[in-house]
Amino acid sequence: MPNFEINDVPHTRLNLLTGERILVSPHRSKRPWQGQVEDLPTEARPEYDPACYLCPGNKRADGSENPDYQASFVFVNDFSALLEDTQAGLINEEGMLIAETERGICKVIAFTPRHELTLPEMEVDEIKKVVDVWQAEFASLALNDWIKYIQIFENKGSIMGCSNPHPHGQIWAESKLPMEILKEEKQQREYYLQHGKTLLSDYLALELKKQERIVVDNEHFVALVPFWAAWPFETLLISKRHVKDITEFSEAEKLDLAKTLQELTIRYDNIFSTSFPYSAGMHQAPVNAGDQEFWHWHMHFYPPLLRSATVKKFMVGYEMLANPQRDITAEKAAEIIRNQATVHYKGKNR
Ligand code: H2U
Ligand code: ZN
Repeated sequence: MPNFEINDVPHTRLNLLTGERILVSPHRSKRPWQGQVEDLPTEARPEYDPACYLCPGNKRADGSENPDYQASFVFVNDFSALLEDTQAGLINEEGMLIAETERGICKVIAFTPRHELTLPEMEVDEIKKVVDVWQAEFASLALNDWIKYIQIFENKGSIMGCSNPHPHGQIWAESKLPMEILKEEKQQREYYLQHGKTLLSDYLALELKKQERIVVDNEHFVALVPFWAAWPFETLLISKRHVKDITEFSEAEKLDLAKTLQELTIRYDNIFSTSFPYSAGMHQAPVNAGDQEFWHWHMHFYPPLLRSATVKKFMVGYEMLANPQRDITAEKAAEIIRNQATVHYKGKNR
């Protein structure tokens, strides 16, 4: 039984996936929701931009020419942060200056030839083709036994440092497990050992019972604002079936994932009538790394906006030095996202 009023009292919440805590200050957001909708001039983008390095037929920085692709297009990043031919190497000076080489492959994926679109403006069957490509890329990268982890992600909007509005994402595959994955691996492994079920299966069952933070719920997927969300409109997408990675998804699941992505991103865009920026990515089991039965596929959306299309939440001050903190509760944020229409605010203008 709760022994404090969660909607009134400052409190911390535990992030089950990382083992970290966030601070919630609900008393500061007692004022009514002031979702300012500022009508920003929507920059009309052309269907094809001769200056864009992702549009079909255009030249990229390395001089190569993009094919006249019809759906999506994948290539190795011309400025890859990780390189495939990096040799193993280690530095350890007196146990204090420690460095290790990291080997990897970085790819860019253009979601569509259409320069002016974004994921929420694409049709479900077009998004499904992107899901197919993610699945195929994951499977083929995992064939390299030195690759241990594959990160599929999208950085959307200039506010997130995205360099080009042409809809695209990235895939980084590497020889070690990154920090966020190490945290989630530990939490999920421990839970599975104790309960014999995945952490996210049980968490999802609880959320479906409570119905307080659910945003999208269809046959195969749920999108919800996690109890421990740090970003104002953060969401977590969980597969109802326990799968470790995207290669296990059936055709029906991939179609549902495309529908979920479309619905969630349309709702996001509708909150402030703007193309909603975010960093989003899947967390999946490490590959070529032994038994990962405890790992449950999921996807995080971290959008930076707070009160309007232009008011960004900054993770600074206390948040940099202590814990992430939020005012608007996860429950309120879920209600706001749930109350949005599932038709894009720009209308069906394609
Ligand atoms: P963003 O998703 O952060 O916008 O990054 C796009 C990537 O595209 C970026 O990592 C790469 C950049 O290195 N890129 C190319 O591979 N070729 C180019 O011609 C320009 C940009
Ligand atoms: Zn995760």
